[in-house]
Amino acid sequence: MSRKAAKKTKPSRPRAARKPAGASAPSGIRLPMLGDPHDIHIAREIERKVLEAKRIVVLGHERPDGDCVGSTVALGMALKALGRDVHVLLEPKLPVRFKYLFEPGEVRPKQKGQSTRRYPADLAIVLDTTDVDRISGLVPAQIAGITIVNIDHHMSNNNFGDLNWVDTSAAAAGELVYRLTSVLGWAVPPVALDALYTALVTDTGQFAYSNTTPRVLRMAAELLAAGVDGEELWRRLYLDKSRAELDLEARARTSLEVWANGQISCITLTQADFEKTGTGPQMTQEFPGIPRALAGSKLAVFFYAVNGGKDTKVSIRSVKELDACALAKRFGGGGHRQAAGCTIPLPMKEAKDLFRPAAEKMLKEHAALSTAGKSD
Ligand SMILES: [Mn+2]
Repeated sequence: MSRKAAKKTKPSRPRAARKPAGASAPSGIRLPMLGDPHDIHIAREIERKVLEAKRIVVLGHERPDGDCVGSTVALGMALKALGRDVHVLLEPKLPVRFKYLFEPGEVRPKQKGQSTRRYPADLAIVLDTTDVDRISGLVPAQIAGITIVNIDHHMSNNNFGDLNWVDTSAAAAGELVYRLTSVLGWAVPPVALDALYTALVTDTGQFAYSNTTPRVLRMAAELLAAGVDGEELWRRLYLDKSRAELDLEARARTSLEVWANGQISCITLTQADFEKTGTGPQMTQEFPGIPRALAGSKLAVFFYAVNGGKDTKVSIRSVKELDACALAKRFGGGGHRQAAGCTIPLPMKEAKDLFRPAAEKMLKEHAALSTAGKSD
């Protein structure tokens, strides 16, 4: 019996049954192909590396989000179902709301290694991560000499792998895992289906952002048809908040300030805000949406203290016409055109003083360009 079938669900909403055991491996289902016809070429190269490897480690980025956790867990479980020796390593400070993706005895997050000894694996598959320095779970020295497969959808990815599959048209790294497993006919275990849905729903802003393509919605539909409980996952991801989280959210909303005649909206959470509410930066995944909601805002910025207040993390969201990634890159960050981020190695006030002129300059340049365009 599948996990979902064993659980009590509303009888009024019968769910499509998973495929019978004869139609797929008992450890999971084979998802219908929804990718690009050319996916098969890179997928076969990845499969060859997977089959050659004795031990595989799957890695994601620091401060893991829903796509990072979802895509690494889904791939880890698919590889396990293939009979491969595989470990998923993520940093220990995982947001608690992703814990439902980990089942006892399945792949789990592991502590970031302090040693610089090479990790005992011969293949590292890195998902959703732009650069080797941003990998969490292991430090670069621990993967030196290990064959790296880099699977990502960020435009700022620097192709750090021995084999690279960087497709910026993909909404999420989870989309690429869906395409990889489906084109190769790999079985995807039930929790991995939840993980893929989590990746899609979080990186598309609950199927709202411009990366919500027809393909993403078809994939989500297939995952629902395969038994994923969309409402249950939504509740786990976006409700079920602690009082402390709501207190933190209240502080974030109160901190709203606007620059450049309201075209830039920003919120700030200091180290004191985290300490007074007993929370941490890992509880702020959805906060960039707060300044973004202000009418007239073209650039929404969320500043928050990390590393005990020594550094400042900046999350940037922009309207289509502005390139958030380019702005983040000026401070050593990266991401997507409309959603990017960087870490400024300065405390809050200094970091904001440094960032503000750069943001205002970008808006001015854009305004000048659009005026020039109109006069043509
Ligand atoms: Mn992603």
